[in-house]
Amino acid sequence: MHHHKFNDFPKDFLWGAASAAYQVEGAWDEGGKGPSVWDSFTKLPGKTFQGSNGDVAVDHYHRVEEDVALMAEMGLKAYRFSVSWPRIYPTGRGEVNEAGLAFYERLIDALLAHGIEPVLTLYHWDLPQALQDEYGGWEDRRIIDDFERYCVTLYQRFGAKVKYWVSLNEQNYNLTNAYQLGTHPPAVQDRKRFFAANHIAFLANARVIKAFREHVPNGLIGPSFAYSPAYPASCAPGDMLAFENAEEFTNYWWLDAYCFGRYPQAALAYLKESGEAPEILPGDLALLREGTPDYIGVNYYYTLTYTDNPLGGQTMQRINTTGQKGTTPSSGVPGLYRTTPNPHLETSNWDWAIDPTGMRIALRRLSSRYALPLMITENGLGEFDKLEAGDKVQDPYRIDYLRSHVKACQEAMQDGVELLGYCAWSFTDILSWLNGYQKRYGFVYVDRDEQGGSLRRVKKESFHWYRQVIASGGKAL
Ligand code: BGP
Repeated sequence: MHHHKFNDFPKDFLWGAASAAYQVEGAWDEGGKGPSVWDSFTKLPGKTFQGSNGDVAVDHYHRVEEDVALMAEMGLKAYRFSVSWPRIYPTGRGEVNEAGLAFYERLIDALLAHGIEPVLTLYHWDLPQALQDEYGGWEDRRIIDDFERYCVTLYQRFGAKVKYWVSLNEQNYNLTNAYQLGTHPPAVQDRKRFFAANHIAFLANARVIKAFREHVPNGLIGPSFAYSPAYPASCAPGDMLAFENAEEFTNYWWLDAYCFGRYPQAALAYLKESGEAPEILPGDLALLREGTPDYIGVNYYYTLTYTDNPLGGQTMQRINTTGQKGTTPSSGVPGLYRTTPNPHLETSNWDWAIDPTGMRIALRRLSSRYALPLMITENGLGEFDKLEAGDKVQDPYRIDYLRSHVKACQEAMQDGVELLGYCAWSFTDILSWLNGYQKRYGFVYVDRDEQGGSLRRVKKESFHWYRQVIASGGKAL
């Protein structure tokens, strides 16, 4: 299907940009905030690129007004941000910290004053350290009540002002790193514990969606899923089976649990056999079905291509966190699948395949399977950018990336997908969790590196491009 004529974007399409608390705020110990697991983890030697951390990040905490003024200048219709749980409950529960709520209220009010729709993420990985210490965080069902109490606090405070909510951000990516690869806190490598913690996160997700219905009846809520659609390396049946395995184990395992309240059959059968299946207690699946989302948030960066992987073959490998092109190893699960480079696609310096058609495929697969509205909650290109004389940052590669992906959104809508909006990752440059400050995503350059910097904001070429896209309602791509 090649279209020659596109429908216009809907008038109320949410042209947005996104961020996450730990990656932008800084002020890690100010305003009564307690430490999160990332505050501790980044200070252990060798965990992040050159030991970078979010103590200062890009100082958004102290520059909210300046940053929102830049969003307004750009004409942004939506801004997705996350609330830091330990800013609201410094030890995870107990006394609410009013200074934390007041900070987000200032941000939300500033956005609304400029006609920018806030999209509030409840959890973008910064678990209160106290809950990790007390009961092992996501590995204990006690987290379900604590997470619900925190979320209800936000529903009560902001439910009248915020319409769009994201429950968990990239549970799949975060917990895979945390419990399989050992690259996010608590840095465990144990598949049984991984599936167990992941199951508890599903229950927490469902519980807070259920509570949302009571407290914010007119709002919309859903998780943001890191969706890397699977491709088969070839039409060889072994590659096709690897592709089916990958889609089921790395994608539908989450999306079916969120949207259907059950696990996909072949993956569950495999895990029961291997002794790695999560413990499903009476009432668990009923809760999942009571807490299904209103829409699916889609974080799309790349597709992954899969090939057959024999028993004794390739295991899970860590990602490229240096920006040295071509250093990403094949990664997989013996007997099921492993990744292989796609010879038809260019990659970024971090080896992420650039594939706008993959985004159209992603949106169509999810829309057909789950029959829910979708929102692109993240999409963007992390690259080295250079601040040049006269305060210029020329990032035509980013404009190309974003343009082709916005077009893919348009094509997907033509294909029948209901798409609420598109949030580019990210508004300003930010801290990349494992890649430091050198992997930049923003429309706004921030003058800082691993060592520090002035934190001055400079509009990139892509800033002006996106401003025009928004002003033209998507016509001036
Ligand atoms: C997603 C996260 C974001 C962001 C983005 C880019 O997984 O939700 O927080 O970091 O990916 O990833 P990276 O910073 O590793 O390039």
